[in-house]
Formats: sequence, C-alpha cells, structure tokens
Amino acid sequence: MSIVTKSIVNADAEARYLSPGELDQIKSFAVGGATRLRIAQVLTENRERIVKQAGDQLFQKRPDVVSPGGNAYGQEMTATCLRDLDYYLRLVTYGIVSGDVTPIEEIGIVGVKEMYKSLGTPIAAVAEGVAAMKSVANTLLSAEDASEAGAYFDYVVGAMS
Ligand SMILES: CCC1=C(C)/C(=C/C2=NC(=C\c3[nH]c(/C=C4\NC(=O)[C@H](C)[C@H]4CC)c(C)c3CCC(=O)O)/C(CCC(=O)O)=C2C)NC1=O
Repeated sequence: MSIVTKSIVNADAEARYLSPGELDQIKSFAVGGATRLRIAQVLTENRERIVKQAGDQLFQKRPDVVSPGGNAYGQEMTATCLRDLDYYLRLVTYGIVSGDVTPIEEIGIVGVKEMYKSLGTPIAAVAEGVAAMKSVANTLLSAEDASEAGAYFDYVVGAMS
C-alpha cells in the first residue's frame, strides 16, 4: 500500500481528517515522486543490461552454481536463474515507484527461503546476484538516485539472508 492509501485507510477508520503528520509524509512522498519515477524509468530501460552484467558478475564469483551439479547449470537453468534476477529487478522498480517495500515483500519475499530451499537454489547466491544488480544500477544513476534505489536492493538482499 502506498503511504497515500495507508494514511487514508487509517484516517477513515477513525472517521477523521488526515493529520498534519500524515499530510507531511504524503507531501514528501509527492515531492520525491519525480525522482522515484526517473529512477524506475532508468532501471526499466536498462533491465537487460543490468540482468546480464549482474549475471556475469555472479557466475564469476560463484562458478559453482553454473558448474555441473550447480543449481543453474546448463543453458536452460542459467536462463531461469537470470529470469529470477529479472523478477527481482522488476519488483525493485515496483518498490521504488510506490516508495514502499511492501509490493516487493508480498510478491517476492514472503516464503522465498522455503521456496529456494525446496528448489535446491542457494539463496545466498541469489542475494549476491541482487547485490550485483545494485552495483550495475549504480553505474547508471546519479549518486543521489543510486542511494534511493539502493535501499530497495538492500531490502531484498537483507530479506534473503
Ligand atoms: C516474481 C516472484 C517469483 C519468483 C521470485 C520466482 C522464482 C522461482 N524460481 C524458480 C526456479 C529457479 N530459480 C533458479 C535460480 C538460481 N539458481 C542458482 O543457482 C542461482 C543462484 C539463481 C539465479 C540467481 C533456478 C536455476 C531455477 C530452476 C530450478 C530447477 O528447475 O531445478 C521457480 C520454480 C518454477 C520455475 O522454474 O519457474 C520459481 C517459482 N517465481 C516467481 O513468480
């Protein structure tokens, strides 16, 4: 839920106007809107490059995952692995646009440890891949925008560890 929806739900539950504090929070959400949309646009436009370069970095650091016996071994499994990175990049853009990690949490974090465990996927390596996407994204963004985006990548990495 965005801060706007959340504040309205809370206020209406008490049949009251939005409080000055809530209006302040909504104001900073609105003021940051253009920035968040700009960042999401850059990440969306560069998604193929971000996923590809992050994958290259991950497989260099963790050659075991793409070696025989590795969870991402073989063309098809490697493609599925890169698809998962693309999923998380997409969820990060949802988080950035809404200014809230809740969409990321609901779509991609709840139950993720159990899921990867049952797939035999080393979740630490997925987290490394997400961290690699963050560093590739950093090269495409201003320092300020990179720091804003970084919080959402960090959220995913943190939730996987
Ligand atoms: C948007 C929310 C969402 C997520 C997150 C998601 C993840 C997801 N990743 C899967 C598989 C997989 N995920 C990986 C990923 C990796 N293996 C590694 O060793 C690497 C570390 C890593 C890449 C970074 C692989 C290789 C598979 C296939 C495993 C298999 O079929 O044995 C599967 C099993 C079904 C399938 O193959 O599609 C799901 C559901 N699906 C979703 O709908």
